[in-house]
Amino acid sequence: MAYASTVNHAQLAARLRASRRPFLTTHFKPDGDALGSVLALGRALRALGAQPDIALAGPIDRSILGLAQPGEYRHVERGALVPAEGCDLAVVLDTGAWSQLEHCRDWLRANPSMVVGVDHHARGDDVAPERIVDPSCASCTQALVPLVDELGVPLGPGTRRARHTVAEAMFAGLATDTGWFRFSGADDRVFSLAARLLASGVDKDALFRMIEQGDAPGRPLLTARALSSLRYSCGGRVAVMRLSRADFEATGTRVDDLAGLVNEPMSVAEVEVSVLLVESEPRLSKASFRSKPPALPGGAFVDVNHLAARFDGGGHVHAAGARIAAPLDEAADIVVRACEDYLDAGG
Ligand SMILES: [Mn+2]
Repeated sequence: MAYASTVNHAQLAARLRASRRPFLTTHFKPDGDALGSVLALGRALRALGAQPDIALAGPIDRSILGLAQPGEYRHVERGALVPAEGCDLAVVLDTGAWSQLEHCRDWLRANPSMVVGVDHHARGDDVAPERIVDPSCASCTQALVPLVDELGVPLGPGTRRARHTVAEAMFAGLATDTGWFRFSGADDRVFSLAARLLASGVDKDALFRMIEQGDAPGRPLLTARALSSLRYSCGGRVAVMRLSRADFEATGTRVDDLAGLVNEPMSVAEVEVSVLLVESEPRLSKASFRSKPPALPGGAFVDVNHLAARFDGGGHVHAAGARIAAPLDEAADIVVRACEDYLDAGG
């Protein structure tokens, strides 16, 4: 079956309204939109008198932990999570891919009639037979708005600023999935929704501080080391940075502290591709690839999913990753050669 909506908002709202003990989950390693989605819908259903059971699996970045209140969700780092006793509906948000739902895959497969979903990705599997899929939405929380409106739950208290509301969780998903309204997906509808959420009492300044200004003290020191390792190649179009285990030790940082660091060289006009290599074992380097969208509509860009595939990695067109079985400096040479090949081939 094609990955598209199979029900309308009124039909899905009726399923949700009838549930007393809904199980809410999302993809492994939830990001701001995934967490925002389960919290937003969980809060809306709680307002209707239900007892939502929110279950999350995999590491969660500490920058978004404060979106939830203590005890608002259950969490396992790895392993299975089955719905709590009395579960009468399972809601899968921000994904429709079996590969991202290992933590509850067996249960979902065994109970398809109880599974519904809301997603904004273009591709997915038949995880939720009854689902709303809207790839025109920049975040899954945006796709939830018409559903929560259908349920008749207010998004927030109004102009009084309040934390831990439906609106705040929605705003967090919208802001993080659009790079705080900078990415191409941030269109007129996104800005209209942002305005509505702010008018519902979202404290965007508190959220920005919590999500984007929560670095560890060692992070700028690690950034300095990465930048001092920066080498340009391919006429300045490719930037490659390296971080060794010694760099992490000297700055008191961990891999968790890397978020977004690969993007630093993107501020340079000529740079099309940025690669960050991190030594994970003496002979194993982890590569993160990023590329810029085209400078003009329909213009050329580098498909880093394609580049990462050369090393059995993958991801998205503008963000991908791979593991390279070589020491850091050798891995840097290998990556530069792959970029040269790609760009010579007319990319
Ligand atoms: Mn998302």
